[in-house]
Amino acid sequence: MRIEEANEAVKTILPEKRYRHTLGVVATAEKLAEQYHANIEQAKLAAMLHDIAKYFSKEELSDIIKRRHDITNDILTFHHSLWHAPVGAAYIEEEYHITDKEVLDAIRYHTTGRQNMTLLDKIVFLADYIEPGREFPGVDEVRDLAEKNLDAAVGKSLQNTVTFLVERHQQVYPDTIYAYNTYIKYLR
Ligand code: DGI
Ligand code: FE
Ligand code: FE
Ligand code: FE
Repeated sequence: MRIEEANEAVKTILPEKRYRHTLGVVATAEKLAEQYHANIEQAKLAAMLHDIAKYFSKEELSDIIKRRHDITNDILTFHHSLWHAPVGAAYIEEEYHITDKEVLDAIRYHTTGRQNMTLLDKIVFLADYIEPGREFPGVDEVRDLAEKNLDAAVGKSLQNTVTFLVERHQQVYPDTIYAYNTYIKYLR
């Protein structure tokens, strides 16, 4: 699938505000891909499609999780805001026949991160966190770090997310803990 087709698809599927967020993620992912010598086409395509399943109903999301053998059912015992990431990867594989495993994985792990993220994983994960439309405490620090050290920026965003979840008595998904343990090292 070409980026123009992906753009048309998400423009149709996503509400206006989420579509604007998506375009921010695409622009940020393109910049990061240039800076860190990743494949720009892969970065833009993964960014464009990363939230495609964000507004699927809980029923639709859980149905897809249950019938896909490549998505662990244990995610259903965690907050439903995590579900759109692996479902988005499954959806674009089924509907658009996207087979690029690196693109699929970058979407699959864009919310939680994982241990030993690929360069593309990190770019989509960070672009989602720091795109220009994001405004929350700590985002500017991660924006600055992203210009100097990609791993440190990933580590800081994970530290912020884990802290945020713990303070609110929320569960932390295991992949998020694995990612935190891998990337927090780069902050020293
Ligand atoms: O889809 P976006 O809003 O653009 O961003 P996202 O895919 O990073 O989703 C962010 C949401 O996911 C936010 O509400 C925090 C939540 N989240 C991220 N990691 C975890 C998590 N929630 C739980 N319960 N556990 C996690 O490990
Ligand atoms: Fe998302
Ligand atoms: Fe995110
Ligand atoms: Fe997003």
